[in-house]
Amino acid sequence: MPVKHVCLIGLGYVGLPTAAVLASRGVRVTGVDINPATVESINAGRPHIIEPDLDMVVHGAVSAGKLTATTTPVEADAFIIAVPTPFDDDRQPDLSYLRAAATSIAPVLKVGDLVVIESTVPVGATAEVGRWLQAARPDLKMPDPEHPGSQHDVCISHSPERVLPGRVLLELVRNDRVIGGLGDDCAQHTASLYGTVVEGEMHLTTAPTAELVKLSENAFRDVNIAFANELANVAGPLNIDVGEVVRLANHHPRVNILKPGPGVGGHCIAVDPWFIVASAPDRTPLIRTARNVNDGRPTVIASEVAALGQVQAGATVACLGLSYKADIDDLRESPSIHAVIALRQLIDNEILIVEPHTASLPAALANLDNVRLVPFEDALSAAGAVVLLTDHKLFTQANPSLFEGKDILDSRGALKLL
Ligand code: SAJ
Repeated sequence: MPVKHVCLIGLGYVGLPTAAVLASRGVRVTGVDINPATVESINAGRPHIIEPDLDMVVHGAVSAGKLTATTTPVEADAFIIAVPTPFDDDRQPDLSYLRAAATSIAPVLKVGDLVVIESTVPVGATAEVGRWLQAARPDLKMPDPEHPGSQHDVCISHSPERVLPGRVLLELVRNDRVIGGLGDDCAQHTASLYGTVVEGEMHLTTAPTAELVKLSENAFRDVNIAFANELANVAGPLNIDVGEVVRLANHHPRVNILKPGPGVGGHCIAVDPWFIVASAPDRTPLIRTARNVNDGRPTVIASEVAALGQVQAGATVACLGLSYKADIDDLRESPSIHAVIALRQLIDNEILIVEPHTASLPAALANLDNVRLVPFEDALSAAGAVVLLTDHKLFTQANPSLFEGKDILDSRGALKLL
């Protein structure tokens, strides 16, 4: 049966674009979020997050009456869960939001419904959702992962998102999808729902395989970035430009080193590899080490800034960029923030921060002594030393003469200098 009405839980960076694109293809979508301000803003046709073209698609879907938002789940044909899955203090997956989302849809589930988990989850979590739903609704038969062909009233699957922040709307449609069902029929049911929006190929498999595929993609990228960052750690003390090393090495036909930087941020690549480590702690030294190399970069950057001549002479330091990557407003797990904190621990100089996507400093920096958020031009005219942390266009396309006479640490190799 074609899905006519989707109830989507979690209207964040993945959930809202997914809801809006489904709605723009004619599917009725009820978006659910626990935050009333988010719900109100979406119902007014205004997305609460910055993503290219999202405002236009949300506005169109809301005006057409295809997308509405609310704080509690409603009856629907399919439920998509796109809530955060962070890790706890011991780097173990925290499934509390996933559990709360699953529990919230249990009362409105009925025979024939589909439940899809888009959130990135540790291996086994899709089956766990099935057990939670079974406990909440003993009157409905959930799929039994131990007996994949057995009869069930509700389908459950994992269809992990793979979209890149900054290109979400494009990638949502164009990227291939890996869909893992708790049973083949669950995967097929899910593929027919996503077929309304996805132009890429859909690869059907089991839920645990899809779970590990998604985690592997982000761990792969993390390990590769860690390699580049380790080279930067080596090149720094040798006074070798790591950017040139990477560029020249990449002329080899089978070498493709990624870009070194101040570390790895965001809610995905900095988190997901730990889910693999948590499921096999004794068998994952490479993935664990890569995480530690990337997590160590902000401290390395801070020590290199502290060693600059003008910094040692007491000059003001301008720190350019706080978000975890260029031209987005997302500050989550940002290594740029960690670099500023590490720098504050090493020096007493005035630190001026420039971040065009925020009006105030994040909590982690707001109470630090002598650290202020200022406009780009003000920071550059006051600073004797400049550190590029996030390669926003505002900085990388700036007139090179602005940086003249200053000590520069370009952690991303992205500035145009004279
Ligand atoms: N970074 C580097 N050097 C590089 C590439 C990235 O230092 O050469 C840094 C970035 O500055 C940033 C971090 O790594 O701090 C991650 O950025 P990213 O652009 O690599 O990825 P995310 O976290 O924005 O999105 C990733 C994507 N995963 C992969 O590319 C394998 C995306 O497709 C996923 O959907 C997303 O994670 C997710 O939600 O899981």
